[in-house]
Amino acid sequence: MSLDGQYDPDNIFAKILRGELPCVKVYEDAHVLAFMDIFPQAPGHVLVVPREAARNALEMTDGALQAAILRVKRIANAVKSALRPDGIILTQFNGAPAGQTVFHVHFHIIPRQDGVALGA
Ligand code: DGP
Repeated sequence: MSLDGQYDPDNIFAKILRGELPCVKVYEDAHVLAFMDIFPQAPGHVLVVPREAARNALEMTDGALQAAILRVKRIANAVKSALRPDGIILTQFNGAPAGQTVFHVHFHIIPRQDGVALGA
């Protein structure tokens, strides 16, 4: 899926946002829903999913993107407090060639521990 194309309202994260599929919720408000990644790269891997219907960050309105990234920071700080990781990856993929597999914009919060490989 390239960067150009149509938003599919039946993508998995849209269904989770609508409550049609379950998730392990960690935070929600008017702007985002955050839940545990089903295929975590590390323990505590959280996804922050903006409620705006956009395939990727480039398509988001400035206001929704600003609201989302502030919540990513807040939730990452909560992850830091809860898990005391040595580092935290904040990342986000746009388009299949960049590694995106679910085409509703989302941000990854991945706690990292010294000496532990990703996916271990
Ligand atoms: P990305 O490559 O950035 O599109 O990553 C999508 C992430 O979403 C990937 O880490 C796995 C996760 N994921 C896929 N399907 C589901 C699901 O149904 N529930 C949850 N919680 N996570 C999912």
